[in-house]
Amino acid sequence: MYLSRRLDDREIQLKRQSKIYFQISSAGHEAVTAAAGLLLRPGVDWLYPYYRDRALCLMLGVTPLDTLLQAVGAKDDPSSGGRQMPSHWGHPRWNLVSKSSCTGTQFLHAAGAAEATLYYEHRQKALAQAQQAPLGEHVNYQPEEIVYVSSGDGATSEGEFWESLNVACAKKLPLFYLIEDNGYAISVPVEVQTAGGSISRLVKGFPGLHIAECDGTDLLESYVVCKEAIAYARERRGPALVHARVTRPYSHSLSDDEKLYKTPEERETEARRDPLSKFSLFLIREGLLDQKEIESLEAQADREVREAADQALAAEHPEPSSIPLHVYSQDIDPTSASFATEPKFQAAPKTMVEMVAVTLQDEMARDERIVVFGEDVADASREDTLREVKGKGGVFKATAGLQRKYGSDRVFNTPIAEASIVGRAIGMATRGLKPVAEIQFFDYIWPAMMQIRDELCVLRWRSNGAFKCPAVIRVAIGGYLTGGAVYHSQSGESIFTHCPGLRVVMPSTALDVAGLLRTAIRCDDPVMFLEHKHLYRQPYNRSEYPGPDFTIPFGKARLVKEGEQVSIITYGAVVRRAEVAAAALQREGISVEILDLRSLSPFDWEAIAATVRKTHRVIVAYEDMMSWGYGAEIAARIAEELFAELDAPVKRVAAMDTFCAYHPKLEDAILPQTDDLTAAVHCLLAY
Ligand SMILES: Cc1ncc(C[n+]2csc(CCOP(=O)(O)OP(=O)(O)O)c2C)c(N)n1
Ligand SMILES: [Mg+2]
Repeated sequence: MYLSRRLDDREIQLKRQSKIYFQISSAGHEAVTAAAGLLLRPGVDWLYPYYRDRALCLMLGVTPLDTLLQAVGAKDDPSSGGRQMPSHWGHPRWNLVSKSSCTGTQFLHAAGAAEATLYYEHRQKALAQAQQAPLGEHVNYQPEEIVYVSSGDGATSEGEFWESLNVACAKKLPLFYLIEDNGYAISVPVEVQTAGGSISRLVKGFPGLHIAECDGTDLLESYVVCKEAIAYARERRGPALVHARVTRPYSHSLSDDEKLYKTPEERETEARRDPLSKFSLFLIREGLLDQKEIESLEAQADREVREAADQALAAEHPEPSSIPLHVYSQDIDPTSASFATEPKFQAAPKTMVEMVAVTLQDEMARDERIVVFGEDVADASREDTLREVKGKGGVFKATAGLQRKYGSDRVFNTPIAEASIVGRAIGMATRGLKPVAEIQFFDYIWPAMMQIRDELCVLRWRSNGAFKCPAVIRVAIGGYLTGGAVYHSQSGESIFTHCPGLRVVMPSTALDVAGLLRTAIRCDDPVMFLEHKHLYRQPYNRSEYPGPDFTIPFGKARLVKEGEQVSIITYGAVVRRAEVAAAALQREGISVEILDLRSLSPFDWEAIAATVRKTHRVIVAYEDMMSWGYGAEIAARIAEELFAELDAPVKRVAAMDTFCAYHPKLEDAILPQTDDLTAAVHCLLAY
């Protein structure tokens, strides 16, 4: 406790001297986090601690030097190598999973990690496969392990807290929540965050949740209360939540001054509850230590802090040349030639959606790490009914039969909570599983946006390669549905290609579904796999099954049709429209080349450059809205690097900058059509 406080004090001093760049303290939170640290098992339990858990981390094995290396942003900072702010804990040796700055996202990762605990309990093969995969040395499982997650009072207002409690109670997860309530979220008092002012009171209706309160500034009381809660989770009786009331004497962070919103009386009352002075008094009162002995212990800690600070200040800085490292996996390159395989066709032609199911079926047989979940993806959650009914298997049937074949622990329905689907996938993938989660409609992906943009694609980079979460997120996307309207027709892929660390692919044929989905599963990066709903059951893009080992590398376009005069660079449902346009233009004697990118990030620049050099006239066509869309990047890059090759400006064909309407006449006008492509070709040729 004392060491933790002194490290905060030293950091504050260093910040004032501009030797570090940020500080956030654990002051006031030391007693309950130290108690939790005494009870949790280093290297056995899995931890998702938040920024005020310095004492806990020190108890578990993080050293004062480790924490100060974070503060100075050193190359050898074990949490992030100088990429994250201090007190954003992470250390693979202690199963301390790298934490972002987002309040609340960790609850869902912890839930996913606890689901992995239950999965590994009876899936030894999955564990062995996870240990053989890249970073497998950090995959571990112990029968008695639990998962710890903490946050402040304010972060419990995030939906992710409630979503995680819902799943933790429904699945009786071995999850220990520690809510460190210091009465404020920056300047906002707890009664504004939490109806009634008490989170432990508010969660009382959750079935099977062990709930306890304690004075988190009292080490002994905290120890007793946390011990019981941790035992409850360890004995697999379900999740447990401890609501600890603590103090926050050093304001929110060094950028905040609590005198602006707390009265002097309030601060005085808080000061009297300081865990450090309370514990010293207790030790003396009980005759366990005298003043001298305490001072000697403190001097020892002071020395440790001094030495660690000297070492940290002399530590090597990270090199700018290291910046691109760990955006993506260095172990598996999904663009490499090893993913270029020949199909071994078998059986009758399949539609795109049938191909999703059969590919998943084969991959699941090969790899027990794969779990499939989402809204309606199971055949039937109530297993008994499966004797009498056929089963659902997805609103589009993309996962039909998988639960029946592989069991309800591998294929299951989730609550309608998209952040939860992605957040849980992140937690599972961090622990070595291979989640293939489904977002039912792209239009409803937005609750998961923070999980995708701030967590899924960032974990590997922010932890400097120590952690990863290579989940596959399958998403049904797109319009041309005749009646899909505003909320079942959206595109928006460029929002996700704008996320470093995430691979984005969008096949337009059944064969490409088989090859690219398998690559998505076998690669080591998170992948957003976009399945166009309009293409799911078309006769024109069907294919025979190309065999259980057929893969297609990411970043390789498909040359759909060779041509001489104009190039159409496209993907998704527009590919077919381009083909129809090209056939009509052929009858006029105009020769069009078509490139289906199929992999949007990374994309095949070589193929684009080749077609531009060949025809010198180019259209980038995409279903999404014209402005700020995917084509903007392609057009800009062509203009920048191939300007001299162009005989006409780069043209975009895309949707109107509106929403997609219900009436077919409106939908037709809004989305790009064959005629729009034909007109654009004429326009370029007339330039
Ligand atoms: C999603 C998100 N929203 C807002 C913030 C800015 N922010 C950082 S900490 C914080 C307050 C958190 O309060 P609480 O959970 O009570 O934790 P405490 O700092 O009091 O320990 C806020 C609003 C953030 N980091 N993440
Ligand atoms: Mg708080």
